[in-house]
Amino acid sequence: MIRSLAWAPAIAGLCGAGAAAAACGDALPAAARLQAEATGWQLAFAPRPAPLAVGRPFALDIVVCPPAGQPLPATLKVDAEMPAHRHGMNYRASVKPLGSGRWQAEGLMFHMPGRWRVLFDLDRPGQPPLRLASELDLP
Ligand SMILES: [Cu+2]
Repeated sequence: MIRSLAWAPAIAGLCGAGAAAAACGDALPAAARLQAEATGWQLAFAPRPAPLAVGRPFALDIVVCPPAGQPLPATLKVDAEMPAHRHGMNYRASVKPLGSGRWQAEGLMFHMPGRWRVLFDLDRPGQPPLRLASELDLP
């Protein structure tokens, strides 16, 4: 009885996180999927090919999930930087909308191992622009 009580909060926490992750971008491959979130906006993305490798060009499959009742962004821009080194990528990604909140970014490449921050700039009709960011470690 004591053991089941002690485990209950941890299990509840895991279930909550799992439900939130599945809500946005659950069509993307789970093993490669990453998330970004700000002020109720959620974004899921997955690199292709995965996993990422230093010096190998890649694309990102992206799903944008606005808060309830808010329209999808008019445009989405994708960039990346290494915060510790204060530099960005050597290439500019091109992004095309696929409809229904799905986007595809192509032409990305991480030229160094280390921590990269992927930046998503959402241009929203009638609202200020919104930046979502997600960091990942490239071995
Ligand atoms: Cu660097």
